[in-house]
Amino acid sequence: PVGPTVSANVAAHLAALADRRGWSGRTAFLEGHRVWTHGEVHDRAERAATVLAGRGVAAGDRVLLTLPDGIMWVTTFLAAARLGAVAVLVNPALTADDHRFMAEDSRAALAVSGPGLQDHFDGVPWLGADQLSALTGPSATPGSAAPAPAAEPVTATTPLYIQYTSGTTGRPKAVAHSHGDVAAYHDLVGQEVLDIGPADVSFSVSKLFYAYGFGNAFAFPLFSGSAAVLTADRPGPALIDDLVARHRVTLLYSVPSSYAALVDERGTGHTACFASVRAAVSAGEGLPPALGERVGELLGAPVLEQIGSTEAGHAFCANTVWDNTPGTLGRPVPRFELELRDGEGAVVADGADGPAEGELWVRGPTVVTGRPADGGWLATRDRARRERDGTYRHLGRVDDLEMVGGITVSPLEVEEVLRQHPSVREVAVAAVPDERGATRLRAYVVPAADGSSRAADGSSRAADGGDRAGGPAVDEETLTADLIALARRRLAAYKAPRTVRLVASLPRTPTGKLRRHVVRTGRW
Ligand code: 3SK
Repeated sequence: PVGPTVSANVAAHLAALADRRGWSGRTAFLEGHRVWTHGEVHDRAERAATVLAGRGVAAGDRVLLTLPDGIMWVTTFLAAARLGAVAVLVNPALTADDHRFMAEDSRAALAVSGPGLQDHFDGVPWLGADQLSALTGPSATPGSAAPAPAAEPVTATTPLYIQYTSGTTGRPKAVAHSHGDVAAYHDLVGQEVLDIGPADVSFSVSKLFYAYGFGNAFAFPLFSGSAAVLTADRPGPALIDDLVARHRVTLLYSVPSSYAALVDERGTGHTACFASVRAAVSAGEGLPPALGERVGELLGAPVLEQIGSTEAGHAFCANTVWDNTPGTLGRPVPRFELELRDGEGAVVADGADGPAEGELWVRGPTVVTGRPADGGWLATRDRARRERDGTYRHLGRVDDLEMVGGITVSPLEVEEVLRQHPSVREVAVAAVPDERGATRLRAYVVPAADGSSRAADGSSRAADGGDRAGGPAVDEETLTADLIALARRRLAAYKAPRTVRLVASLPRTPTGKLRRHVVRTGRW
């Protein structure tokens, strides 16, 4: 076994790599009108390390980082890494209560945030983003112009950062990844899936504090000498096509609900904005095949669906730029193994009656299980089918199934049919009790921009399921009748929804995953 070395420290490694490969003058990040080169990023990260060390941060300490996407995020992360500290990556939009929980749970030695969040971290040493920025800018001479602290020797398995995953109940759970994992995201996904190289410009709708965004917009550009666009804003369709066109983005990473809004609002009239895109990646939840097709047409590029998780660090099953089977999750990412298991944890094999289906379990170099007894295998809570050609098809989450009249129904199957109606932008189906207490399927529908709907009485009142969407084109009664008829034509009668509600939005996690347990309550 190799002992700790400076070169295993990801911050030191990336600075040396940029130097060795001659990337110092190349663009690393595009933020508003500011361009940051790889050289500037690593210089600024060294100055930030001096500031953090001056605040007493040392190897093994937890530094809670809750900043918007931008150069400060990247350089503060690298600074903590250089010192051997562990960055705790936290969504700035969370509540004070969530922030306090994460600071306490992670035993944060320092919290770094914008000024508006200072009171979320009472009792925790705090450093404001403005102050850190002033101390790390190019003309700053922190303290007595102290030399940058030497990078801490680490091993590939030394903890580097923590992210929190939230289940449907209980408090979020901390997942720690190590210095060696970040290179693996680049080597196994950036390279093997996307063939990323110095000429690429990435733009990730998913933010840096999420697993998906961290790989896309931090690991990939810094390890490949390429660039990434960073924005503190939440990118809606107009911002996405502006940033893609302005920075000539080549790799776009997003989630199905964001792609649905993009094709709905930006239609084919905006195809020219996307001329630079060579591939679009979709993750976060299943991409309906019809939506994938429309996205591909709008972008004029392949849409590569993949699946990953916070515990896996990044994607573990993916379509690649060389091998894309739309409608599937592709094949296991190199060095990851997948198994399909039944409810008792037994491996399901292909049968004479069809390919194997079951819960997806994953094992691989960056997978964190927290349960040594599982031998490195992680239960993903996703259901999948392994097709005869070795690709995997997503069948929804393990907890997605609904019971209607004692029969199990996959809401995904019903949603896929309803989504084919031109007035439907997004749809979620859940079983709700009717007036007699029997469970019936209800479809919650976000109407499409050009087919937007109005409640049957013409109002736009709030109702269960959130605010109603307004708009003149289709009324709720007509759309309800249409959707029920469509479902009856395409599905067994018991799978057709009994009721339809129009809503302005569906309840989603910030990464775009549908919160089915909230849909079931009918209130958001
Ligand atoms: O949510 C996902 O499916 C995902 C995909 C790639 C990387 C990370 C994540 C969480």
